[in-house]
Amino acid sequence: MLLVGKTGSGKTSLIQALLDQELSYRKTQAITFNGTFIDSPGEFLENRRLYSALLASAMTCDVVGLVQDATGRNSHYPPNFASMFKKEMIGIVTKVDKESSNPERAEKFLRWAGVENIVKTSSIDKIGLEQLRLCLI
Ligand SMILES: Nc1nc2c(ncn2[C@@H]2O[C@H](COP(=O)(O)OP(=O)(O)OP(=O)(O)O)[C@@H](O)[C@H]2O)c(=O)[nH]1
Ligand SMILES: [Mg+2]
Repeated sequence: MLLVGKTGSGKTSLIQALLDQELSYRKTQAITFNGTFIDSPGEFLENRRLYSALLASAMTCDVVGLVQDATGRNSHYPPNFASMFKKEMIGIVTKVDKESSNPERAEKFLRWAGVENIVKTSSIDKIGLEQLRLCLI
């Protein structure tokens, strides 16, 4: 699965949680392959000129996860962004453990981006990880 999402949205933490690793923060500086997951730096979504790199990375994967931070008040996804990929898409809401989170708003952003299958997660409280793993089988 390739993970796409804005800087700090929780992509790397989610991969660590799915792999049962301890969460340790480190800014992702480049597209990173680790066997099951392809992690991307948030800048690749935030800078439209870098979309082509996301599309190239998606070629080698089965599923693309669009990550939306549940505390985010806005979306970086243009309408129907998901249709660019021609892949199975999963919308992943992150940080639902946070008091300031609004998972319904995040879900709406992901639907505008063109994703139908949406999973709500917390890498800290280990919410939604099993559901996400099932989507990857
Ligand atoms: N409360 C809470 N914080 C989280 C969660 N997931 C990630 N964070 C925090 O959010 C911050 C950014 O997380 P990362 O996983 O590095 O975000 P990223 O999407 O990989 O960011 P880039 O590599 O910059 O694109 C870190 O301080 C994490 O601890 C979560 O589920 N709940
Ligand atoms: Mg990262």
